[in-house]
Amino acid sequence: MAGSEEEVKLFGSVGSPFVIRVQIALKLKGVEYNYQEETLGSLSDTLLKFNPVYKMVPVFLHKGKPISESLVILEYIDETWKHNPILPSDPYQRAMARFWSKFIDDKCVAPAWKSAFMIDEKEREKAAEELFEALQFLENELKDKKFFGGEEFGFVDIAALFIPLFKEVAEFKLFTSDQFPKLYKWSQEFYNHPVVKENMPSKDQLFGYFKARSATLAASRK
Ligand SMILES: N[C@@H](CCC(=O)N[C@@H](CS)C(=O)NCC(=O)O)C(=O)O
Repeated sequence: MAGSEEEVKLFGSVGSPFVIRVQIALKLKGVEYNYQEETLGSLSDTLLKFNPVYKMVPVFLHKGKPISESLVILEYIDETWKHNPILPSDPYQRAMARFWSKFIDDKCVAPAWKSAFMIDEKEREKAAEELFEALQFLENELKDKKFFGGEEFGFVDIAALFIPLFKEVAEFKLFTSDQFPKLYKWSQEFYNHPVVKENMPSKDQLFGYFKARSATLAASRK
């Protein structure tokens, strides 16, 4: 209900991994929300009003107040709807979950995009090398755990959804079960999680998103 005190609304774009993060968190919590589709490259005035700083989706609106940045939104959701926690309760473990999620955004996301979509082969190889180095840290961090936090699916798993998504959609050859056996197994656990299954866009939608993004990236480099 527009304008309602309790209104929960998500501005997103189908296929965006950052938006899927928020959708998975909302599903885990069982929070109903309105969804507003945005067109990348031509965002609505409302979206720009809510996120004038970054001008990006996702934007999450709760009780009329906008929040942007997917990891910030995840924390807000976890603090607002406390059941089915996404972050661990122990302060040290919480700090570690934030650390690895930030690491994923800082060290994995850009090299993953570049190694999948850069046209220049040298640049692509350099990005792949950077990504390889970063994935090795995540491989080590997984140890023999089912999910990053242990038995329960949580914050870092949601943040790390780029990995299985790229592996699947961008036919990310770099990432084989031989190179990263733990991440490979984790990717399967990730996809098998019922909430993930329910919230993943179709392959066609994902391909559409990646195609549009790679065109935008290519145009921005001209
Ligand atoms: N750091 C942001 C990244 C969000 C982001 O990169 N969003 C892209 C789509 S995936 C976007 O909205 N781009 C604006 C546009 O293409 O018009 C987050 O975690 O939410």
